[in-house]
Amino acid sequence: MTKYSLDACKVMPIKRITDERGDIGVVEAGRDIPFVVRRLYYSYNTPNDVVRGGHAHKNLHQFLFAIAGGFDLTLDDGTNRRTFRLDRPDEGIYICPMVWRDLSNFLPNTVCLVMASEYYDENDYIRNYDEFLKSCRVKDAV
Ligand code: T46
Repeated sequence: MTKYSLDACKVMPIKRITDERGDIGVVEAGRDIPFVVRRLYYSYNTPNDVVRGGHAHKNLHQFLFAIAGGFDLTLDDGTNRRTFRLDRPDEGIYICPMVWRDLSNFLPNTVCLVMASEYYDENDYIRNYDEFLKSCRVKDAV
């Protein structure tokens, strides 16, 4: 079983092409991020006092960034926890499988864009934190 940890989750710059008309941000799957993209989704109209996420994924790889606005992203691999502020369209974060995530403190008009390695599959979610911790211990024991 692959051991995933917070160390694998990296903040990465997004390529930025600038001229007098403004900026273009470019993310190329398999080149700039370490997986093929099968799905793209985004959250918006998120109230400031809401926490999204509250789960981990068994197999899903994701690259996530604030295309507008900003929010806090807390990642937890069952041993370590770290909070990142994502508030610029030229910087994203790669999240590997088996990492719990919470998204909070959304600025007004935030759009959180996510590039995902798989189609939507509810069976890939671990939505219970105790169950997540148990899965981490099994992973560590292998
Ligand atoms: C993640 C964070 C960052 C779908 O039907 N298809 C989809 O592709 C997605 C993403 C969601 N849904 C349904 C499932 C739920 O009934 O939309 C509803 C809301 O999803 P969820 O509560 O999982 O939303 P978030 O914002 O808590 O989590 C989402 C992603 O699900 C998750 O993979 O890492 O954004």
